Amino acid sequence: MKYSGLCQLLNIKYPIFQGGMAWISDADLAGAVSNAGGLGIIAAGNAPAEWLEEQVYKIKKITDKPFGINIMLMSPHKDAVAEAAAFLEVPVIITGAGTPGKYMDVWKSKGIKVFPVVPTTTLAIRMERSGADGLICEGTEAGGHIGELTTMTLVPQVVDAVSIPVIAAGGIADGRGFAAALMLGASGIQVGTRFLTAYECNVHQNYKNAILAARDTDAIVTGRSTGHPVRCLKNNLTSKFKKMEKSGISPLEIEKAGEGTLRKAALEGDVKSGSVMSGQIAGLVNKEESCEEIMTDLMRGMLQTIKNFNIEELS
Ligand code: TUI
Repeated sequence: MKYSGLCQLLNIKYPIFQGGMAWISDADLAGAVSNAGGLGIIAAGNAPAEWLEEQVYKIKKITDKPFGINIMLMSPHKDAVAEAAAFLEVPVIITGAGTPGKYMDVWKSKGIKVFPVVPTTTLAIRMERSGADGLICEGTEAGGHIGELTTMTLVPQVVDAVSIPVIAAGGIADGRGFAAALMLGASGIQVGTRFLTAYECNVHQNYKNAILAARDTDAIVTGRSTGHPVRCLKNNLTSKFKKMEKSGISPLEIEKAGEGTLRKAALEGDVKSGSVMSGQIAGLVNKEESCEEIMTDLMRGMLQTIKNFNIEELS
């Protein structure tokens, strides 16, 4: 299924998902993206079900368009959040950091469209079999909790292995990346990092400034040795993590040092000792804009890239 099929399936204008970002993507950001024709996504992260209920109530006042919620499957509240999402009959559920198998039947019985994030082809095939409506193939270029494969290698392999729509994620922030994803066989894209600097994004201004200042090599990975790799901007926290990982102290202790650090950066603006999760494409994000401007630029840029491509040069 291609581009227009995905838009029809979800009743959206453009095949662009706004990536769910824990502590960051709330009803304000998601509502603005949905109003601009994409699929806005509220991230439940580690929040309790009550927070999600409030946000769903709020987004319905901001937009009458479809939206999604992202359920982070390492959350201690995942069962309650999964149940609330079913009760609220949200249009779309995206899952991350685990497999949603046990919730699938209930969500499907409510007519909810389910798009799990998959980091491998094996998992993609498993998710299609368990009833997923589409998949988000997130490459290691993405911010936050990541897999090993790149977007460039993951997307075409999954596209060949399944027959449901594939959304490319990780490393995409403009029309060129969008066009490239379509060339790989994706039906749409998910964009996270670029929406961090949107006017409607409520993340702390210090976080936005860190993204605006970031260069191509600034988004690094910590936690590979503990089995929970996370990509974020280099700072005092990442140095501390690197030292801890080299020192041979227990993975559990290292994991503990990360607790609460995303909240610290996103809400309190402590971008030195907090976790400034970001994709590798942050170097391309150089201005603050509205969600509407971002969406228009992504669409125009993608169409322009494809139009400008000179096939004659290949012969
Ligand atoms: O989930 C993400 N990215 C995230 S979640 C998050 S919140 C957080 N806070 C503190 C520490 C860590 C995380 C920040 N960023 N992306 C989607 C994603 N899902 N990436 C990789 C996966 C994934 C990994 C394994 C999906 C399924 C999976 O399954 C393994 C299995 O067999 O269950």
